[in-house]
Amino acid sequence: MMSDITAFIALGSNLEKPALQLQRAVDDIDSSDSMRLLSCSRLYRSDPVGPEGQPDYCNAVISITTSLQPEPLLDTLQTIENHHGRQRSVRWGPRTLDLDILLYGDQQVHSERLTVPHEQMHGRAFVLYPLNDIAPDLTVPNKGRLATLLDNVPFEGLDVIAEHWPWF
Ligand code: PH2
Ligand code: MG
Ligand code: MG
Repeated sequence: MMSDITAFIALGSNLEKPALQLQRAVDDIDSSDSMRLLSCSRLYRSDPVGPEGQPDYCNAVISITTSLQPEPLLDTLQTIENHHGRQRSVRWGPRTLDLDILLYGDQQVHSERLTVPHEQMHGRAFVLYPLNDIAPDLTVPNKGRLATLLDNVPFEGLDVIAEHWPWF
C-alpha cells in the first residue's frame, strides 16, 4: 500500500496475565488487514505509575505500518482493547490492555480524541526504553531526540523480562 505510514504503539497491561495480553495484542494487530507488524521491543515489567495499590505492568512498544489515518487507527486499536475485556473506569487505573499511539509518522495530531505524539511519552521510562530498543535514532516531533529524552528519564522501576518475544 503506497500510503502506508509507520506508527509506534505502546502496549501495557496489568490484569489477567499481562504478558499473554501483550502477546495476543501483537497477534491481533499483525493479523488485521490494515496493520502490519514491523518490529517489537523487549518485554518489560514496570512499577505502576498512577493510583497506588495496582499490580505491576507489562509494557512493550511496537512499530507497524498502517493504511489507516490516525483516528481510524485509534478506533481499530480501541476495538482490540475492548476484545481484551478492557473496562474504562479509573484514569491511569488497572487495565487488561492499553494500546496507545505514540507516533504516527512525523505527523502531529491534536483532536478531541487524540494527541500525537502521545502527551506523556517523553517522561515515561516504560515507553522510552522499549522505544529505544527498536528506534534508537528517533526524533520525536516537538520533543527532540529520543537519546536526549532518555538522559532525563532514568532506567528505574523497570526490568527486562524477555529479550525475545512474542513466542508464537
Ligand atoms: N499506563 C497507565 C498508567 N500507569 N504504569 C505503568 N508502569 N505502565 C503503564 O503502561 C501505565 C502505567 C495509563 O495508560
Ligand atoms: Mg496509556
Ligand atoms: Mg490508552
